[in-house]
Amino acid sequence: MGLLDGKIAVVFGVANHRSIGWQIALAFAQQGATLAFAAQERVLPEVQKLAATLGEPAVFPCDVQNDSDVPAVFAALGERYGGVDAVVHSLAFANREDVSGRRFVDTSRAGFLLALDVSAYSLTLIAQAAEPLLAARGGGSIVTMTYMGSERVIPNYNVMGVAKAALECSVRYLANDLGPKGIRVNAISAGPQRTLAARAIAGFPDMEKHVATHAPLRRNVEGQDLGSAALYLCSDLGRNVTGEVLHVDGGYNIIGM
Ligand code: 0WE
Repeated sequence: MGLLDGKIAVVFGVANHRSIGWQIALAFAQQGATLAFAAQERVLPEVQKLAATLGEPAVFPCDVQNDSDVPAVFAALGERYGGVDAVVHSLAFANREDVSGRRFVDTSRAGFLLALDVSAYSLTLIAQAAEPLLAARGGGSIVTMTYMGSERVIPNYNVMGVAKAALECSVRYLANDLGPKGIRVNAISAGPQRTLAARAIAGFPDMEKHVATHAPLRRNVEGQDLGSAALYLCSDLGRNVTGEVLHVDGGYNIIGM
């Protein structure tokens, strides 16, 4: 008896085994979900290799900056399963120079638009295409990943903080639009994770150390913590929760000093 027995879940944004999307996929699979993945062309071989360890999940190429890729993923899922129950959005991108050692004030228009397009607009694009498939199953759940840099200034997070603020606000508007169809939309605000994106950040180990010594729970966040939170939001346990930003960060966000 799993919490997601008979459910179809699609995960956007796995790059490798450290990816938050992958940690969530593992938790979902353990609870009986059938998984599918949508990933960037350049990481398809890696994602296919990982997916193969969960049986035979469908893996689709998907560039969220391409208008036809996301609808194509859901069209294929519709043909294969007739509907979808859970959608995980776990992707973001900003130019390296816009999240490292420069001031936010120096962000270019192109860098700003790129970060917001990939990291925030993609959720709305995915929700648009997912709506009929989720509705076909009588409702469902969409979950995205965010970070406290949307609420407070984190050194170097810069334009990503603005993108995450837009993403969190999108969660509320999408939740309001899709609620009448039984579709819930929520975000998980995760403490720092050692993912591919995070490894590119100078000073990341210091951030981890800081959280481990200052968060109320005195520990960092693990993949399984995020898997459990996503499981809650995508299963019947979270049935009356929507438009929410759930902090899974050891309580770090409540600290003033
Ligand atoms: O949202 C994120 C990752 C965002 C991200 C990171 C990079 C680094 C490499 C988006 N795009 C890029 N592009 C690159 O070229 N996090 C919450 C992890 C993260 O990223 C940071 C952090 C933390 C934490 C960036 C600066 C400061 C802290």
